Formats: sequence, structure tokens, C-alpha cells
Amino acid sequence: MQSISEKTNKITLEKEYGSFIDGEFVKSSNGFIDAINPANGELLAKISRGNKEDVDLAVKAANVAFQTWSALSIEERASYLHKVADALEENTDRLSMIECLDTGRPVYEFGLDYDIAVKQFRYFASAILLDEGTSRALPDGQLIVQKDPLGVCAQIIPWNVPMIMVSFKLAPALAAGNTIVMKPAEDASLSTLEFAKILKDILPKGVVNFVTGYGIEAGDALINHPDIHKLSFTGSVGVGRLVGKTAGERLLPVTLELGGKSPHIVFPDVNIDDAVENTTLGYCLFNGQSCILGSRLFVHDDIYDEFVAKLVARAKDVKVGDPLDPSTRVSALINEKQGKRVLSYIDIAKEESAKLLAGGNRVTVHNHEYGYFIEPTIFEATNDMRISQEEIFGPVITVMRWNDIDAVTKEANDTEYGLAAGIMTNDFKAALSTAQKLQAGSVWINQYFNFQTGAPFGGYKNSGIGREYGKEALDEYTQVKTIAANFNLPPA
Ligand code: TXE
Repeated sequence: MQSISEKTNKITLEKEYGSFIDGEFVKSSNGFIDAINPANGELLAKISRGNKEDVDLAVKAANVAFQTWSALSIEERASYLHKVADALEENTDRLSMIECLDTGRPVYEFGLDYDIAVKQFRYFASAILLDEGTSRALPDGQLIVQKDPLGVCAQIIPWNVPMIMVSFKLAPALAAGNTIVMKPAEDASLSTLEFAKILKDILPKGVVNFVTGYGIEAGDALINHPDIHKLSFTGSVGVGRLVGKTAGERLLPVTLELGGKSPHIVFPDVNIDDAVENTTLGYCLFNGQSCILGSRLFVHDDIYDEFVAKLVARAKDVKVGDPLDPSTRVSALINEKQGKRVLSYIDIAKEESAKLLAGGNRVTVHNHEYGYFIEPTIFEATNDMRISQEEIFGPVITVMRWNDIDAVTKEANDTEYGLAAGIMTNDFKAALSTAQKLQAGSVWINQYFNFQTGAPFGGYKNSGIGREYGKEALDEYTQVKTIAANFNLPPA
């Protein structure tokens, strides 16, 4: 065990983590990957660079565990999920701090992440009790419609919000009676591995397995393993297509949660100060590294000049700094690749003649050359520019004017994505009629990121297939069996 940096001397981490397979931490024969703090380059730990061999062991363990886990009563599984929720809640401070170090995201955000994660386990512990199936009497028999688990679920998650992702995927799958092999992202596996230590004391061995490693090694081996029964993936559209193709070829059920380029429409009747605050949160939270970011802002002509002036002033006021400082609102992007990607989009926007209104620079924190800290960046742009159409995954927003609701709704929908959308107005009739027309899986009125427990979450169009977070997720992890029984053989 080792203590991590001065400010976090209460946090101890293993020097080396194995994958969590069949209730044990197993080091891979394939070596390790460095887990680096994106804010300062510090080596936090080493995680196993899992390969086919590790995936094989995990899938075997999960298949064995499925026999007993799927045979438990729903009350028993619900009780396990409540224990997981309680333990996660008790360990929130420690796991949040580890996740902050591992992802570089501002420490103040993790209260939200862990609240969502804990509630997911509690929600599905309850939801499964109400997912009873149906039965009806026939004149001389009985019709039964029941939901059966699928088997071993292969789940692949990204690095931006690790524990939210873990909970979104584990909770419904476990509640429905499946067992799991999950591959966390190579850039942010530490909180998941520390969570595994907690699960080790709660769940029967083999029910949940985490194989760490690269996508093209552990991830590829997992989605192509012959003994898995379901694929679930959150990440980029490119890899999502690959996972979808693999599922198609193998006829496996699949859930995909992919990118977004969400519109946020501001009506002229809003309180401008409040709306600016909400919009700023909408593009800066998670350092802008979120598929649900409100990254295309449409502001009504009548308030445009005042609104944008205030938005720009607010952007300059957002504290960019050390993730461990509770007043920091934007900190280090996950890695160099992501940092360069965001900076390259800022260059593309300038080449496309988008007007830079705020930010646009990488800044140095604590005179430290390491880390991609990018200022909140605002461009005045048009919806057809690449900066308005492609997912950037950084604290960057484009603003556009509107004065005709039909035209702006059309523009808002003019994107390959459809994950989320925001509307700000006190006119609820207008808000609801606009919400009906927006092609998005979630529409938030007057509060961006309004995540309510049990509200289904997922995408229209290229943002994905299937739903998580709400009880619809149970359908993603079950198959329906109809049993039609006659009590007697029909007469000849
Ligand atoms: O994602 P990848 P990256 C978007 C965002 C970001 C871009 C790239 O725009 O800038 O994607 O991020 C695993 N077989 N999102 O490169 O590659 C990988 O190991 C199996 C949106 O990090 O999609 C990781 O665990 N698995 C997003 C996971 O897939 C593979 C969140 C995601 O990695 C694999 C993150 C393969 N061939 C990025 N290749 C969202 N929707 O929230 C990679 N992986």
C-alpha cells in the first residue's frame, strides 16, 4: 500500500492492482498499465493490462456464478443490492477522492456522482420486486409471461464518470439475475477496483468481475468471447458501431450509450442571471467531458446581446485549477490525447471563422507544465460548423441566435446525435410543445442535468440503443418467456 501526495495523505492505494476475477485480484501475465493523475502526472498505481486469458477466467467464473445467482429469489438479490448501496454510501468520501485523483475532475462534483450511483443500487433493489411478470387464467389452464435473465453480461465503460457508469450497468443487470464481466476504461479504473474490494465482502464470488486493460486487448477479447450473452457499451460512436456490429454478427442483445451534441434553447422570458448560471454548468460540469453536455446554445434574439455578454463574463469567472481545491470548477482533462483533441477543435473553429468570445487557451496550474487545463471556451458559430456538429468533450460551447421557434427546433435537431436537450423558459406551454418536437432521449426544462432516479436515460439517433437508469433497463437485461399451459390434453 502507498500513501498518495500530501493533500490526500489519508488515501492509500495498492502499488499494483490485479483484475477482480472470481472474488480475487488476479495479476495479468500481460503486465501493467500506469494509472496517472491527469492533473500532475503523478503515478498513482499500476493496473493489470488484462488480455484474452484474463477475460477467459472472468467469463468462466461469471458463468459458474450465474447458476446460483440467477436461482436466488428476487428478495435475496434485492437484499444484496441494498448492502452494496449501503457500503458504497459509507465509502463515498474515500472513493470520490480516488476518482478525483484518477480522472482529474474537480473534487466538488463527486457528491453528485456518488449520490446517483448509490441511488441506482437502491432503485433497482426495489424495481426488481415490482417486475413480476404476468399470469392469467385460461378456460382450462394458465398463461404465464415471465422475465428470465440473459446470463453473463459483458459491459464496457468509459473514463469520464466511472462510478456512475459502474452503477448504471451493474445495478439493473444484477437485479435481473445476470452475472457480469466489466471492463473499466484504462484511464480511470482505480475507484472501480477499490469498489471491487467492497464487493468482495458482499457478493458471492464470480457474480461481478472487473478485467482492466486496453480496449483493443481486454475489450476486444470480451466482446468476442463465445460464452457471453449480452453486450453493453458506453463510449465513442466509433467503438459503439464495432460493438453493435459484433452483437449483430453473434445475435447478442446490445445496449449502446454513445456521444451527444445537445442543444440548449433559451427563450426571451428567462431570468438572465439564473439562465447564464445554468448554461455555464451545462457545458463546464465534468470538465466538459460528458456525452450530455449542453454544448450548442440557442439564445433568443431579444436577449442575445445581454445574455452572451453575461455568459462571457461568467466564463472568465469560472475557476480553472487544481481538482483537489473545492472551489475549482474546471480542471485537468483526462489525458494528453483528449487535451490535444479539444485544442484541435478550438483551432478548427477559428479556421471555420467561428468568433471566439471567451477562453480558447490551455492554462498552467501551479506552474506545473503537466495536464490539459482548458479555459471555458465560447464561440459564436453557426450550426453547420464542425464545432457545432462534432463531439468535442471539453468545456467548449457554441452560441447561436434564434427568433423563430420552428426554425430553432429544426436546427436543434440538425445533428447526428439525440441524447439530451435543454429548454429554459417560464412559458410551460411553449416548453412542452418544443420538448415534444426535440429528437432527444432526455429533455430538461429549466435545469440542465436534471437526473431523477428512475428516469430512463438513453439516446435517439446515433446516441445509442436502449435505455439505462430507469426501470426500462431491466428489459435490457432480461428475455421474456411465455408459458401457455392446458391442464388437460385437448380431446382428440
Ligand atoms: O473512447 P472509447 P475514448 C467520446 C468522446 C471522446 C471520444 C474518445 O467524444 O472524446 O469518445 O474517447 C473501450 N473493443 N466518448 O477514446 O475508445 C475502452 O477501453 C472493445 C463518449 O476514451 O470509445 C474504454 O473502456 N472495447 C463517451 C471504452 O471502450 C474498446 C464517453 C470507451 O473508449 C475498444 C467516453 C474495442 N476495440 C468517450 N476500443 C460517452 N458516450 O459518454 C476501446 N474500447
